[in-house]
Amino acid sequence: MNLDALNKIALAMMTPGKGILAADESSGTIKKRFESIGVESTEENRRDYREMLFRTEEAMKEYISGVILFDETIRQNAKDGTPLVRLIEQAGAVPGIKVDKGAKDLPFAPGEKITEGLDGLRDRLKEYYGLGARFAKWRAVIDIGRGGDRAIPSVCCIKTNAHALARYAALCQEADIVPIVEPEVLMDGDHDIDRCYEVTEYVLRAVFAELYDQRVALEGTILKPNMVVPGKKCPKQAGVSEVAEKTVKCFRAAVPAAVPGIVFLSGGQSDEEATAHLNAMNAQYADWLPWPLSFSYGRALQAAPLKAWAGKAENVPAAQKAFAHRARMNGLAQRGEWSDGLEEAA
Ligand code: 5MM
Repeated sequence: MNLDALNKIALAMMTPGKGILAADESSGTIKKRFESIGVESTEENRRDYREMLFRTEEAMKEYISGVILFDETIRQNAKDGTPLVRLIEQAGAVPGIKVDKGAKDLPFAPGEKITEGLDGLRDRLKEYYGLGARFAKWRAVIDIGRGGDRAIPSVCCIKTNAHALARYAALCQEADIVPIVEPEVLMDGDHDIDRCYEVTEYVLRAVFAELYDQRVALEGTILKPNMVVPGKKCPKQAGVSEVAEKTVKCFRAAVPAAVPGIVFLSGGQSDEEATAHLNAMNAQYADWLPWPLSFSYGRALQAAPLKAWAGKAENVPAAQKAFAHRARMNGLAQRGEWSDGLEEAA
């Protein structure tokens, strides 16, 4: 492991004013996304859609520091034969790869999941490095019980997922690939923001304990967590300032300062909510943060361009404009310089 090289990549991923495009939808997820716009999920359509994103010059050069790819995409060529990975590199962004094999039912824990994909990972990482990946991603999913059910998440679910995340992270570092460690506490359900805080803090502490036990060097990692927000069905929703305050407080308590950066997932927040929350944290707490905060959004960056594209070549310019806009808004939020007036003006 070359820790200096890993740290350099992690710092490049945390370039001020930039963040990460999560374009690593698995076959099932991209099919659902395409269904929402009435487009068939063929290999060619998936290639065209992602090529369109990676060729959005303004977004990619100014506001995107890295792109998370799915196995199919890292092997694909653009229409003119250029590997998609090259397009990302040419824009100055770092190519990355999702290496988990999805969340499966956790035995003896009804309703809970464990992320699989460790078998054969050492060899897959070697191959991905050869294909150009310099970081990887593994997502663990933690649900919160409905109707005040405190049995979910169980300690079993949190510990097994934290252990798997650390095993993945150690294998990545051995292969000179920066692991993005993604423990996602879901915002489905009716829990309030304080329950999300409690679960998120517990999960983060469990993850960092495992990373330490398995000798993962934090300087060569990136954390990709949820923000502290109430469940979508909670009758008491939270304002932007409350989300920013509770998220920053929770992470300060549980995330070591050695971590080079935190990139949030959007998790089902609307585009503008995800931007507003990130902006508030950076605008109001800049002096209080030991690490830079940025974005690694999937839906919150892609919902608008996907809709504008609708699978038609003639819509590419409009879709690229929509993507560039969201990327710029989030780039500004990374600097704490976004305002909702900018959305209205656009
Ligand atoms: C892009 O979505 C990713 C892949 O999900 P599946 O494995 O379920 O297809 C997902 O891991 C994503 O990278 C993060 O959750 C962030 O995406 P959002 O949409 O939450 O910002």
